[in-house]
Amino acid sequence: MINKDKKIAAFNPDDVALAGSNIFGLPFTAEESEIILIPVPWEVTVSYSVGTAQAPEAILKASHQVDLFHLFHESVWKQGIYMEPVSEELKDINRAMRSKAEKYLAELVTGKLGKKARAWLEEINAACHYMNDWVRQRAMHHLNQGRLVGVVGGDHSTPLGLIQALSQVHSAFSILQVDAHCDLRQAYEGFMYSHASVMFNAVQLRPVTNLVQVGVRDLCAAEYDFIEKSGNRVACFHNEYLSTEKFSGRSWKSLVDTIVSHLGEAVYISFDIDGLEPSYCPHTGTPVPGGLTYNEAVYLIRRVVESGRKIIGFDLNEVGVGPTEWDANVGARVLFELCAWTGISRQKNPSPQVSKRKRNRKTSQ
Ligand SMILES: [Mn+2]
Repeated sequence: MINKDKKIAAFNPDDVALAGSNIFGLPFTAEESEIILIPVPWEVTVSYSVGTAQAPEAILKASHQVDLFHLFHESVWKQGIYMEPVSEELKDINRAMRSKAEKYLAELVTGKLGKKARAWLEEINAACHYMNDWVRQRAMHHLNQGRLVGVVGGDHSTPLGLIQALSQVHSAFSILQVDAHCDLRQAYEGFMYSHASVMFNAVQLRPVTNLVQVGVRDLCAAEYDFIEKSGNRVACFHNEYLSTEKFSGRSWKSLVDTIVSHLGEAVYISFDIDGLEPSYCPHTGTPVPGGLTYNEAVYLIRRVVESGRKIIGFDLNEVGVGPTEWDANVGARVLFELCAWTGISRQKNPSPQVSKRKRNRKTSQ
């Protein structure tokens, strides 16, 4: 890794990011990076607004505005973060299947499904299966080389392949899901791999010991029953519960520590941007009022790591693309925190401290 050391020496993290550079303006190749991001430009099964298939490119662009200095680990960028090029093949399949899904959904709401529509559904399910397997294989390739992998969606169906790959290399892990929705529907609208079914599909995997959901505020009766009957396998911290506790004077720290206590030693984070308040993600596919603030969400990720748990992988999904870059800006910052805390959790000392330099600066003010 002589080349990497040279790049680190030559790279000034305070400089402006060069046009055409990789995620966060970093100069590293995949081989020089500990964290690999797999972009998945996919929104075949979205139910409301489209746009999230363009999120990986929008986030990449917005990521160049993110300062690389991290208060808790100032040189976290040195671990190397690399985002793979967006697959043109997946983009093409997404486009073709999305138009079929729209025609299929238009028929579905009439209550009568013709033969043609049923054939479209079969084709869409096969394409979604292909996408999952594509992601699983890309993820396995990097996991086999000891790298950490994150998925950048696309809709929430995109990370299933990564979760499947992690199930092949880890014997047990928990999933922490930040989301306005449970995503526990079985084959929503006929789609086997719907964004609304991703956690239903994930909890079928044996190494997934349990699922902890935070910020949920839009669910159906079947999902509620699924959680009730799951025993301890699914713990849902509803938005309603979290806000009631806060209104009663309970601190977010206390709530977060309760949430984190449900997680095992190895944690996968699935971050649906619509778990945040819609003001942070106005163009997400299925926005719902309420939700976490940005600070609350980042603090949740931080406490996972400060508790000594390891982040083994993550995804960021459902970031919308609107007339301004705001959605992508927030997405890029959430992505940076996910990469940073994943890197920090990998270090030997699991309790990060505010960097000394920053601490001194603080006390001198
Ligand atoms: Mn979701």
